[in-house]
Amino acid sequence: MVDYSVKGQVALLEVNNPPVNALSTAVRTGLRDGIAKASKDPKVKAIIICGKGQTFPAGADIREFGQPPRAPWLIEVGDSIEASLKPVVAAIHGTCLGGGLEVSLFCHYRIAVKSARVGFPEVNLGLLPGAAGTQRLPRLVGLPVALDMITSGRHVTALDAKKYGILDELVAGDLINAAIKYAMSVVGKPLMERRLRYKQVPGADKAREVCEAAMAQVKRKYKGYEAPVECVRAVRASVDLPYADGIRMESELFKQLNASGQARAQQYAFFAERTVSRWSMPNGSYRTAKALPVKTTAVLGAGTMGTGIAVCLLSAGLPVILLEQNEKLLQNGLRTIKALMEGSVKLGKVPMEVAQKATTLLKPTLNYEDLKDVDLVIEAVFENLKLKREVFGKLDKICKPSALLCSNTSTLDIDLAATSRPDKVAGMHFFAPAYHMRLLENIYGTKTSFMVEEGANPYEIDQIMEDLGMPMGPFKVRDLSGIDIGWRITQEVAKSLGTTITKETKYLGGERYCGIGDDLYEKGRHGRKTGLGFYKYEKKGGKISTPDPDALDIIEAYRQRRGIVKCKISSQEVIERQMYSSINEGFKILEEGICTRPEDIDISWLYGFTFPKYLGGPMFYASRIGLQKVYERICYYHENFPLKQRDCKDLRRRGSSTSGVYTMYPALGVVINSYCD
Ligand code: 3H9
Repeated sequence: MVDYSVKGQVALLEVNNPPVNALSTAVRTGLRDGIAKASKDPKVKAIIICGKGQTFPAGADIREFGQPPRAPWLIEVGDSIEASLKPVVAAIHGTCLGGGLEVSLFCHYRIAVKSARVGFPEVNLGLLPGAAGTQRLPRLVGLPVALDMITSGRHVTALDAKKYGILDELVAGDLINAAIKYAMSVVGKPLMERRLRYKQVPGADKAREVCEAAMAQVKRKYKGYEAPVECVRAVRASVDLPYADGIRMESELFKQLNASGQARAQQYAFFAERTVSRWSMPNGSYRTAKALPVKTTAVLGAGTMGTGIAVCLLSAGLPVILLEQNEKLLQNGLRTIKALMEGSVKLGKVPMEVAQKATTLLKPTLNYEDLKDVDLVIEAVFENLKLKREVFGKLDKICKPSALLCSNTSTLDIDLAATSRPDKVAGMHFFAPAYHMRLLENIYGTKTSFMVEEGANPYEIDQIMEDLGMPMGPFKVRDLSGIDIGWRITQEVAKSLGTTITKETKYLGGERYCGIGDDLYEKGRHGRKTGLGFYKYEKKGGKISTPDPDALDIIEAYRQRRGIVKCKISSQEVIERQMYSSINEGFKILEEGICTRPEDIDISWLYGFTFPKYLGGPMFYASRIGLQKVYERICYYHENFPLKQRDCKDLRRRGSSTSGVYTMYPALGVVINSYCD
């Protein structure tokens, strides 16, 4: 796991644990033994630590976190590196992350190739750097940079790392040759001043203000997450406590976080993200599928979704032809795209050069003929089957035969888009805002407004779900995506069922129908875009939502018309009815074979609905609560309220079985239903 060799007067310790050279027990042992061996060898004057293959160690081995800890601890290995009487140089390439960066901070010198990146991503796993990183990085670079890196988990380029003082030198050409030369150049120089434990944190006199500001920021920015808060506390200890006490505090906080449900969920999400990339379907898999080349694209419709999709494509550097039906709508769309691009640059999500290039990549048009050479068309016109069919008919005639014709529909049956190339027609459902959400898929939503019909207040429901960790409650989301969109969808669904929706409609397709959205729609309350929806906004298209008594009056009038007696719904019930119906849907999706693994569903929620990573996803959440309990509550709601959800056989089987309900998630050893008996 650590290859030892001597080149001239330099001992080379090459970590060899593909794919990312994670610091497993064997690697830690190899490093400790290698340092001891090199220290004893009189021929050796200096030592280099580096990674074989694609990277310097990218961190501790996450798979070991769920297992009983095994010596040697990374921090002991680090202590032996720092105590070495021969200079130790970290020679960095690839990604030097987490425990890998900590190892390098124990080394006396750090050099890297320009393409390398360094960082402390532990916070994304619900942790903090636990091998002295929170105590040593501030001593090297000061509090502001250390706090930023440790609480954000961001990767820093080698160039910036050199600027901050993390790296001593950037090298070109062969890294090992450069490292040997560098190591020999520092032989004989005093090592004491290179040992970070003896350094004072620069700017310690401002520690209180800096740390308090950082704490306020992480509480606001990462609301509900425990790790960023503890990261700030640990970093603060680098100023408040002597080194050894700071290390003890870091270790305590690390252990507490690692034992928490949040860390389990975030580590589960890390592996789930990688699992879902290995997809397979009856007609192929990630191994066999070949991506079609897409060099030019077109978006139809410059409304909320169309402009968002265009920004998404432009940010990826793809040329976009934007088509609308008249000049006014087209110009509105162009203005929106410009504003969204500028906003993305301001937030640091899109580099300035990409935004500037986007202006040359975007071509507005009113003419379908301009789409004849594009490789990919995404239509985002109104959710109206007749209109969509017309659009697909035109596209089919005009676009080249190899062009992919996609619909951003969330509900309409894609098979109804009659074309001569059904194999090139697909649903491509973006989640709003399309330029921000990472999920591109068709998935079912939930209908939480049922609860409002019975008496709950939409603002309370949003608050309860936001307190649980959702960045936006379901009614804010409905305002964002447009109440008119929901209205159009249900009109189309009704049409496809051969019926129409009236004020009296209580059931649609055998499921309970709630008409509150229709009443809001009729009053012109279409959500953010009109400045009024479930909430009131500061302006049309505004983002600042305030509860609106007029919306509550509309809801109350609806209840009275329907003869519904308002009842009180507890916070627990709100959470259960929202979450458990999603869990039930999740099991139905597995049962129907739409997804094959619970990870697919959880990642859809993490990417599509910004479900908090610290809860892992609805399926992981269910496994933590216990499927039996979830099942019992679903049965209760099913019997007591005519809810939309059908019973799911698989959940029933698992929920009512006393054994074999849970299996151990193989990667982590955490309790998660792995959906394989
Ligand atoms: C830490 O260091 C704590 C310390 O402070 C203190 C300890 C006391 N362990 O992402 P990829 C696997 S916490 C185990 O597809 P890429 C990954 O599952 C750690 N396995 O490649 C996948 O396996 P598979 C702090 C790991 O090139 C394969 O490697 N470090 C680890 O797109 C390839 O991964 C981090 O959080 C690991 N640490 O991206 C870094 N890392 O093929 C986490 C990866 O079976 N890692 N694997 O699915 C990453 O961010 C990315 O993997 C990296 C490479 C950027 C390195």
